[in-house]
Amino acid sequence: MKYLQCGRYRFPMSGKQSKTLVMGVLNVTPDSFSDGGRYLKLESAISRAEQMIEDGVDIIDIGGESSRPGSQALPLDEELSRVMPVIYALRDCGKPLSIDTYKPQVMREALLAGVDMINDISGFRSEEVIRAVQNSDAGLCVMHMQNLPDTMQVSPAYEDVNQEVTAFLRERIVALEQAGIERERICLDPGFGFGKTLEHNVAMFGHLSQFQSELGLPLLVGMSRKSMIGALTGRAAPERLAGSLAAALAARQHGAKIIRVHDVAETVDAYKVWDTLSQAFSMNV
Ligand code: 9MG
Repeated sequence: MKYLQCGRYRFPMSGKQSKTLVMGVLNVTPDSFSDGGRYLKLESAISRAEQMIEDGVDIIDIGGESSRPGSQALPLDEELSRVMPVIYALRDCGKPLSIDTYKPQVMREALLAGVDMINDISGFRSEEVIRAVQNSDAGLCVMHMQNLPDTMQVSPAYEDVNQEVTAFLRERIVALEQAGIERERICLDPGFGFGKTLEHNVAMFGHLSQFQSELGLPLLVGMSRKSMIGALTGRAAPERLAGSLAAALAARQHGAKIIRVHDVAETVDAYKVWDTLSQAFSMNV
């Protein structure tokens, strides 16, 4: 059976014991929580995490820097002061913590504080980043992104998006393995919305099971509330729940092992209903 090693946790990725993991988004950015100062923001982040745990989350992904299209890089000190208190407060919450960062200094601090996974939207591109995670046993999410968030949606272009994403991910796997990092620690993410048009996103979606079979590692997929859902439904971000649930179900059907979502309770419910109904269906055919 294949596993994904994530720090203190080890998730089966195949066989009867495996299930699609729901990764809940815990953004600690100024627009995420009430404007009541640092302490109140910390309290709100902790209650959000507690709610996610009650709702059935499998991994909590903590992020201090927005990666929305057009967003600017955040100074290191500001990112650390946003995420570290949350990591300290949650490290013994009973669920794996992931840190969403591309900065090696944040990775090091977060690993010392006990996070179980590093979610790097820039795909562990530099030697410094690889060194930061090399001697840990944290899970690593390697994501593809064309350019950087501030300009990535200006004019994304590929000759063949699936080929280029596959080549990038393959090259990163080799670099990580050459640094002595076990394959069991790695999962891959084609990066929906990160330097991609709607057509690119749809083409990548159609290729999900090939990404999985060609690269041989578990896939993490994040489409929740993204502009591709908006483009397909004509809805603004707060109204994209139904579209996001459809995307989460479809991604799972096509092999995604981890789904990164904002709406944990709704996604967990959708999976429960789907599982029961599809089991009933298969018993009848
Ligand atoms: C931080 N972040 C925002 N969207 C994401 C996605 O689709 N995948 C991953 N791994 N991280 C994301």
